[in-house]
Amino acid sequence: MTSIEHSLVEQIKAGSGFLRGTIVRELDDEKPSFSKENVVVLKFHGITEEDNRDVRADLAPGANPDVIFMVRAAIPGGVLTTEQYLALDRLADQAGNGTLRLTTRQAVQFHHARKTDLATLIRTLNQRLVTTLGASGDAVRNVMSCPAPLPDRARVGLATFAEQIADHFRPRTRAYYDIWMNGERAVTAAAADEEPLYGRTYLPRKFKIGLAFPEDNCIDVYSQDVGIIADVRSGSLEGFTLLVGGGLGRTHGRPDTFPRLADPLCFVAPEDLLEVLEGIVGIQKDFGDRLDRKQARLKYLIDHWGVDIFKDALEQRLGRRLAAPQPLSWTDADDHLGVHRQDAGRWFVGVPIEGGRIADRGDVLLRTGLRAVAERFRPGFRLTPGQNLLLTDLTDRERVDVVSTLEDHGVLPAGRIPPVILHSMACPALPTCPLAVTESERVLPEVTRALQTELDALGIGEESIRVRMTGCPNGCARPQSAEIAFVGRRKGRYDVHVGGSALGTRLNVLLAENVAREDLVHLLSPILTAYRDDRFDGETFGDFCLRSGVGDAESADRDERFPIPTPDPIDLDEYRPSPIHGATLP
Ligand code: SRM
Ligand code: SF4
Repeated sequence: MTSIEHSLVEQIKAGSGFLRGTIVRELDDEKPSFSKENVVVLKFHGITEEDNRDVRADLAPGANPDVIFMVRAAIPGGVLTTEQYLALDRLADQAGNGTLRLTTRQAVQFHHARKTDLATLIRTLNQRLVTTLGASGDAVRNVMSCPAPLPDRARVGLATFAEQIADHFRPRTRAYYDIWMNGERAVTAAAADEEPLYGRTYLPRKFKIGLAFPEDNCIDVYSQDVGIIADVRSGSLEGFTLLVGGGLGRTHGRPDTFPRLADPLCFVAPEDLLEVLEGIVGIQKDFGDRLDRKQARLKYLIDHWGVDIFKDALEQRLGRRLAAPQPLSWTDADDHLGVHRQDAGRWFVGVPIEGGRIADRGDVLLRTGLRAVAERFRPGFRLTPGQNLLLTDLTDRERVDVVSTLEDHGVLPAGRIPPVILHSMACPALPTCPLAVTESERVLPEVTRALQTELDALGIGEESIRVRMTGCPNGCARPQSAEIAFVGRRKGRYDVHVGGSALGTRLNVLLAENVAREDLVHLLSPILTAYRDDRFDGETFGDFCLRSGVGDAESADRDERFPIPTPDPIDLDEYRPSPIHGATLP
């Protein structure tokens, strides 16, 4: 196959000289943006070129867009020291928009950076041993791992495995260090002008790996390209069950794209984990689709081949048979919010960060409050898969003081936030995301508050229902596994999905298409009423939807049993929280 047949991105990667491109030259020119070739290469450096979509509509015809950059720092397992957190916090002012965005993969994003900010940002991060290399692009992305330092988990050391996997699969190119740090290396030990693992075209597409503890699916393990579940017996790690082929993105108008949950593949000993992962990544590198990027994720390869053929191919590569996966069971998918005992004498506090946005807004000084906590108590920081934050290593006294310091800054503790709001997730969407068709992070607080009001009116306000929203079907807040999902369809309108499991083990199904934002809660109202009246003891909303047939799009009488009401738009302004976090509920 010639490179002409490959997608344009493949050609750019091949010609980039291991991610060097002509970035240095363009950094020094007068333009606010980069060439399209360098935009592709910069992704691997953790940089996404965007434009401020809030001002796009006001621009005169032919005027240049207001170019801004998103910079993503990969934080394996979401683990940060106090010093690292404080450095990120300072950078939010120096080279961002005064906010930090915690991502759904336990990473951190800076938004609204300018081209002239990039070098400072990346150099300062690396000085603090935080890298942006491989945080985006066609490589192994930030490696996720359950962040909770619970007493029974510390010994297993999943976060250490996350770090080892991240080190192993981080691109080796020297270009990153030459461009941003004048050749000095910070995070990785070795840098070279070659890529022993990836080769010059890297992977066909992004590749995601996450580690989970048994029974607790807080990382959404089935949504990963490779999900890794620890097998822990009597407190010691026996090995890992590996899942392959998860991925949630879908493209409107491309029926050959779909979300898919990962399938069990094999069981490996801890010492074999890296070798087996390298085999899986290698197969995707060699056989993943490099012609059509919409078909290039591992999930499509697994879907075409089937797991058995994939396993045979992997065994051939490794030269040995692989053990069968262990049976899995899940009892929780907890984001570890609130106060928990860490080990003898120490505690951690899970702080809810609505929409993952650490900002000072109105009376809620979340960013200032967290800075005050960092400076005064010097806790460990752990970012969670639900866009929240754990403050760790606190003494008995400190855990109380941390909570009250945050409250002094207007930040409510987890226990005082209704569950629907507490567990909700939203992707950034407008104004930064180039792919957004509508709002997400900025409007979800209104929708969840309206939903909470409806649940309160029905007398089931204490129910925990997992709600997620995205500004397009790419699935960045993992809506496809939520119990209720609002997926952007076009401006102000969403497809509504229901029936995912609270444990992240089942995809939801489409309930209604193209629903106006003001109608979302009305649409759900009859189903919520039926849930109140007809659910079994302890039955979750997602499971109820499945059992009752709401989640059965094929069912002939579904619309009769759960009539979709004529829209009677509600005034969402009524539910608009003045500050984004911890607002008083109506
Ligand atoms: Fe994502 C693209 C934000 C997690 C599926 N995602 C994007 C971009 C970079 C837009 C772009 O390509 O130009 C968004 C940046 C907007 C901005 O201004 O910040 C973006 N994705 C995010 C984050 C920040 C959402 C969040 O609320 O935190 C998450 C960053 C994760 C990280 O730290 O690495 C994020 N994205 C996800 C997830 C969830 C996950 O990984 O657990 C998914 C679904 C899982 C999956 O990959 O299948 C996801 N993002 C996508 C896709 C669809 C990929 C696909 O193959 O189907 C795109 C579009 C693409 O790659 O072409 C995308
Ligand atoms: Fe952008 Fe769509 Fe991802 Fe939201 S889901 S951040 S709109 S790509």
